[in-house]
Amino acid sequence: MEKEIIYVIGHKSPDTDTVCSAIAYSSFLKKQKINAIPAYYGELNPETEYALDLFKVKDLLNLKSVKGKSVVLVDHNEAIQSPDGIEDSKVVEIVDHHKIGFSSSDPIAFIARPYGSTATIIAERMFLEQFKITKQIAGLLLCAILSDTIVFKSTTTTKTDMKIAKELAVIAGVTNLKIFGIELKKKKASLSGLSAEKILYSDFKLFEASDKKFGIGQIEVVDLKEGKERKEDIIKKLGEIVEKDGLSFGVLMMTDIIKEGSELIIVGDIKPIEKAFKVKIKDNSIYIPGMMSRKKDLVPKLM
Ligand SMILES: [Mn+2]
Repeated sequence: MEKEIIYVIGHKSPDTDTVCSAIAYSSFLKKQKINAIPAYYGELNPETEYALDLFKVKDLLNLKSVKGKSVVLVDHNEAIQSPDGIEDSKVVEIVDHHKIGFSSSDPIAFIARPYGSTATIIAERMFLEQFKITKQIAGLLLCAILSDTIVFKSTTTTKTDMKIAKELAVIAGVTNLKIFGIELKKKKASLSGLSAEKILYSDFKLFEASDKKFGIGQIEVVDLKEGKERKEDIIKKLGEIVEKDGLSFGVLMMTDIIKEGSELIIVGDIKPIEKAFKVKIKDNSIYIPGMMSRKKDLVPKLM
């Protein structure tokens, strides 16, 4: 009998953690004689492409739907963030570092840790089980950690992330984590040449709270000035998304990785954000110092 294929896949609008975690976890599962294939859904961002090039990943599978497939979900667990076809797939395992919003009628393996990246969970397990981590896998996992933790500046960063990253850096042959990390982050931290649509969808997630749906996109910049110049454009496009998806509001979080804070551009019902941060929003936007993480500094306050 042919062995069943298990697709290892992350969330929509894939980021470096989602893609690299899928690749690394597949290699880990393969060692356990599981026929695992890494895949991604949607379009790769320039930062992820840079990481894949650097560590020589070729021909990664781009799935259009997971309908009828058995899947391991990495880096997310809420169906609303999953690739299309998730309702008609069989989820066999989840590895994630986000809030839990998953329900299943079957027992499944669910590995959740409150770390700064999914890659940290996977690497920790590999070290624990003395799995031989190749230079390629170490490099990918390292990129994922540095990306998700914004080179350890994000409020989501834990001691484990830093410890694991240092161990991976040795295997990957990376000598200066900070320089390497900033170089990686810079690949995505520019709005120039990106349409408003690309800016919004480069990392857009949907959430649901008390029957209300809302969407939050996040993009990192090294200078917020760039974002201010594009504000009109972004508001218009975000308005279209809010309308199309029936959202109560939409947010673009522009995170300045140097200044360490985020400018929020909001379209739709602004009250939840005004209430959560005790602020008055003027002309659809507000700057919040220290806000680096969507899942830690923004989403919980809106739930
Ligand atoms: Mn992640």
